[in-house]
Amino acid sequence: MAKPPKHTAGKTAPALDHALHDHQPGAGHAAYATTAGNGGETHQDAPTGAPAEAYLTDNFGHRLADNQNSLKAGARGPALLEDFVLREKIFHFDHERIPERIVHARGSGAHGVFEVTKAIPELTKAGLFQEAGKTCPVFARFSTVAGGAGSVDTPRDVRGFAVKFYTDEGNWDLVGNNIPVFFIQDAIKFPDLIHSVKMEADRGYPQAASAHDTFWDFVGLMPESMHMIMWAMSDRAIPRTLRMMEGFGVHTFRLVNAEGEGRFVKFHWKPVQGMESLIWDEAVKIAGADPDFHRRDLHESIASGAFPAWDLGVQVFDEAWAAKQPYDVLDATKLIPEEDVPVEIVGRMTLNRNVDNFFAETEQVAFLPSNVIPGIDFSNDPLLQGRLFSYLDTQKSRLGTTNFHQIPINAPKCPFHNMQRDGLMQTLVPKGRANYEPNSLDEAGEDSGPRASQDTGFTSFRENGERNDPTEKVRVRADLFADHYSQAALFFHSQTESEQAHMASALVFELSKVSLEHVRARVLSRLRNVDESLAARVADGLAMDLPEKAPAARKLVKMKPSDALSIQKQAKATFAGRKVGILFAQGSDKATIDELRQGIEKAGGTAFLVAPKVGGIAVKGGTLKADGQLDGSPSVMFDAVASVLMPDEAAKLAQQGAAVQWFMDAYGHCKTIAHCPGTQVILDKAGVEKDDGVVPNADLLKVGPVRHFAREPKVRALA
Ligand code: HDE
Repeated sequence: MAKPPKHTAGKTAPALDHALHDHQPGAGHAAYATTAGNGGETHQDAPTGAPAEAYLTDNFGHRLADNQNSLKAGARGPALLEDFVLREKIFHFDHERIPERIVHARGSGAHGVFEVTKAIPELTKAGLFQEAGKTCPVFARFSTVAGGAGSVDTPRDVRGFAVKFYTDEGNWDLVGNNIPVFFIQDAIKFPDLIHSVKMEADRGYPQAASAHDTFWDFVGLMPESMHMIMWAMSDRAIPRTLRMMEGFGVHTFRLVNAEGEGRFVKFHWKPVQGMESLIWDEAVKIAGADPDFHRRDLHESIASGAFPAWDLGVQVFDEAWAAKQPYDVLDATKLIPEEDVPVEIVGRMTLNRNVDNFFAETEQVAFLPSNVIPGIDFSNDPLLQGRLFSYLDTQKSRLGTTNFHQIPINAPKCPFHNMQRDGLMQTLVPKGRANYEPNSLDEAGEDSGPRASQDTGFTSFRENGERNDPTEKVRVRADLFADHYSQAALFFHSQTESEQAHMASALVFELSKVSLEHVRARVLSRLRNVDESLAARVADGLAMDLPEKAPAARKLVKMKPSDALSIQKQAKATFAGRKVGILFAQGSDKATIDELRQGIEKAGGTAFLVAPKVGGIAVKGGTLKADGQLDGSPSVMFDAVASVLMPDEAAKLAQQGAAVQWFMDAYGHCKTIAHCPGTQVILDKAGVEKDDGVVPNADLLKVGPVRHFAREPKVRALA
């Protein structure tokens, strides 16, 4: 037997080096007591009375007594399935990895602050830029593009330069690179570009390198990449440190001011540290000497208080200026020379805090170019437009859930409320039932949830006049869409009388289940636009007064009723695909049953024999087995019914609820009932009256398995 662990009673609690700093309100506090074990011989225990976080627990809060040994059947026996401690630990470990980013997998991040140094309210209504001195927290991640998460820091490659601004108006993600242009002009080429530069598909190398066949093959065939190639072959692609490189938003974006005026903008990050690059030979040697050279440098600079900083600059220009240039400002393979449009510095980002946990923050951070705030908008750059879709999409496969926005590093620091609900890994617990909009739950004193605001909400810049794009981006519906009633009326008026009665009754039933009276009244007020008589019938069925008619947004158009819209008018008297239940019992006439069955089958239908007992029953002319027992084969299962019974058996069945119900339901459901004279005793008991659908067995084929709705008023009160 292994010795029990030594207790170090009286010792202070183990150092909590790894205790997570809890930045998440309400998050579980995971703390790890340090242990030094050697096969269970010696290790530190949390002493009784130590603070709660000194105790090692499993994920459900159970304190653990031993973190060195699994539970075994004897010291030399096999591990036991019962060992939840072992199972949880290994299970969690097995699932620790998530898919790495398809591009920019290798990255390093840090927290910081952005401070506006020059207010630009004339350019943008973004709250952030209204006042010099305004600050907001940021998270920046720098990355290489081609290599995997564990690749080296200094290959020749573009560097990602992504910044998440946690503003009062929501997150703004400026997801750029350290090079102001890009390889391709249209997002549709991105998968090809990336396939070509990543390790070659058949051999799995080279890793984190563009010096290979497929990349240069693609480049040679894509002349639009030539500008970017100049940059990629320059010293820009081997920065000395992440702190010493510029950043660019690359695309042309748009700034929109409070007056609704839009101007184009290019974003620039200028390193306060200045720019510096490696010599290629250095880059190669560093890759061997310290593969983490850039990550280490960033971490150590911040840890030592030498906080790296970048100035944010904007190049602002308008449509008229853009139209005069010999290049298209929507083309991401083009830059705008600073000599033509100077870069105006508007703020400074300082990175001043290393991450507490690489995975939780740097790995899980999800940048979305679609994250913009009022006052900052997109342009029609076809590369940007593709990115607006791609990033949201990729986070789902990378982080596994549409709720990735709830991960602390991704959550906005301003409140967010909407009616998105549920999904994998939901951690919010919304209250109430207002998970849809519009709703009028507030009229009943309930919380009705948040609402859109035309004044303060994000509105897309209306692009009228933008070059090559005469259409406007609008969130409106065309005028004719505003007629909501003409076709509702068409449908109602196309129905038969009984179908209309069904609709009125259905509305009464549904609305009788509605406990909110104002909701019932509102629906009635709308029904008046469809048909006054319908509204009146429903109101009567609910014992309610007819409310005022709801105003219609457009005048109704009278449309000619259409028979194609009515089921009853289209009904076919066919046996094809229909099932007829034939009830029989002891002594029934087999020849009649066979005749019925053959007739039904010949007409394409199915005959289903029902009897009080399923085993062989002695009938006139032999023995018959039923397909189903009476109690388990109610007439609702059939499209029509027939019965072949001797009077004495029928008299017995008339005493049985199931038999009486069989006919009562068939009658109530307006089905054809074919029967022999002997059955009459049950029909009488079931209240079945003679009509076009209650016929002798011989007429079954003639009448067919249709519904006899003329009967309906006799069997139920409809609205
Ligand atoms: Fe990205 N890019 N990209 N990209 N990109 C991703 O998103 C994509 C492009 C950039 O540190 C992915 O979250 C498409 C240009 C950075 O987490 C993915 C296109 C620029 C980062 C994606 C581009 C970038 C990414 C992979 C062509 C500079 C790392 C993981 C239209 C302006 C962000 C992820 C971080 C990451 C798609 C082109 C910058 C797959 C489709 C141009 C800095 O969504």
